Amino acid sequence: MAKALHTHPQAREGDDNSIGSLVDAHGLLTPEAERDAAVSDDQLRELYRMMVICRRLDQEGLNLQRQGELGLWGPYVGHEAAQVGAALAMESTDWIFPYYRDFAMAVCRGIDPGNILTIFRGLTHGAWNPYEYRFAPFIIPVGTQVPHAVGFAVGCKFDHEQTAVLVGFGEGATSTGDWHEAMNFAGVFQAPVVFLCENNQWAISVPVEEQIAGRIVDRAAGYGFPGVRVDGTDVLTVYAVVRAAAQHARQGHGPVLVESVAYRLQAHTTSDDPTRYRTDADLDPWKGSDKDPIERCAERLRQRNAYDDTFAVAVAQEAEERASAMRQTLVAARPPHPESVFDLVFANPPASLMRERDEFTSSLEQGGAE
Ligand SMILES: Cc1ncc(C[n+]2csc(CCOP(=O)(O)OP(=O)(O)O)c2C)c(N)n1
Ligand SMILES: [Mg+2]
Repeated sequence: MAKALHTHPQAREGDDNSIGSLVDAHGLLTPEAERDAAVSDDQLRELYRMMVICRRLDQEGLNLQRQGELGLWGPYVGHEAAQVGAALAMESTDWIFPYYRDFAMAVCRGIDPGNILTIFRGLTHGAWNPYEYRFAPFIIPVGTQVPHAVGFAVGCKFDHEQTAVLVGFGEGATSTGDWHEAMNFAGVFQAPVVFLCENNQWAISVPVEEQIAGRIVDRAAGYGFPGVRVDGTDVLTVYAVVRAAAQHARQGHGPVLVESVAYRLQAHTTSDDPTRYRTDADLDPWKGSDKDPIERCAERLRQRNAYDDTFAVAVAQEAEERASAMRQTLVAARPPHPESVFDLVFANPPASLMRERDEFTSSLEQGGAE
């Protein structure tokens, strides 16, 4: 016997537009939404501060790679508003599942940037304890972190935790099966997830129009939950929308897709030469101060009379100090002990693994490796 289609007690029609109505046709916070969000001058200054610091760290990451200190660097210049706005919008009890470019999110979570860089030096696969920071490992295979985040969020829901999960990914990831399966699962199980698509319009050399027919944001409706497309160069908008989406998720109303539109201003990574597939003319519209997340935030602060030279100079000075500290931590980092390969896999390692570990240890003692 066929059962009624909508037996799920929380099944929704996908027409909840309360989050979508926070922004106008340009993806910017409406004046009413801005008033309701009540972001204080101090909060906006904090968003500015973290964006300036993170941009300086990005530049230092590039410098370090060029100087042979890192194997690879994936610049995130242009993503500052998306990453800082979204990360700071989450409560400290929430979780974040990042993708490889989400360095600024990690910094916002308080992870030491010099330690994070040890990944890009090839010293470790995971430079922090995810439970300590509620920040999952960087994920290199495109899209695989999305089902991880959804599964984790469903677990939080089963445990009756008031936790939201933010997952970051590029627009290229929305072509993967993992992404669609995760979106579907999240919709069906009303997982408390905020999907943050950092649409920088390029998946290495593939432009977004060759990747996706239609709009990413519209895909949310097909999975039965709201989607909102925001101007990813305006940190206040990203912050307010992600904060509202996380609250929506925490309150049991299910997932939200936030598509943050900006531009990848640099190469995909230091192994990429973008001049092979895009021109200066492609880049030009995204280079002005009206598209620069930091300049735009400074302008918003000026309009509130909350920005002056003393503040700007102090932030720039702090960014220099943080970049220098990051470099020092990185170059002082040593490879982990080889035995650490046996750690962090099992809470209670099986006897067979312990035997392997002992064999390995004695092989080291016999001079197998340093
Ligand atoms: C499963 C998988 N396929 C291919 C790759 C190679 N690859 C690395 S990044 C990337 C493009 C991803 O683009 P997007 O999702 O838009 O993120 P962006 O790098 O632009 O931030 C590809 C194809 C990979 N890492 N994993
Ligand atoms: Mg991309």
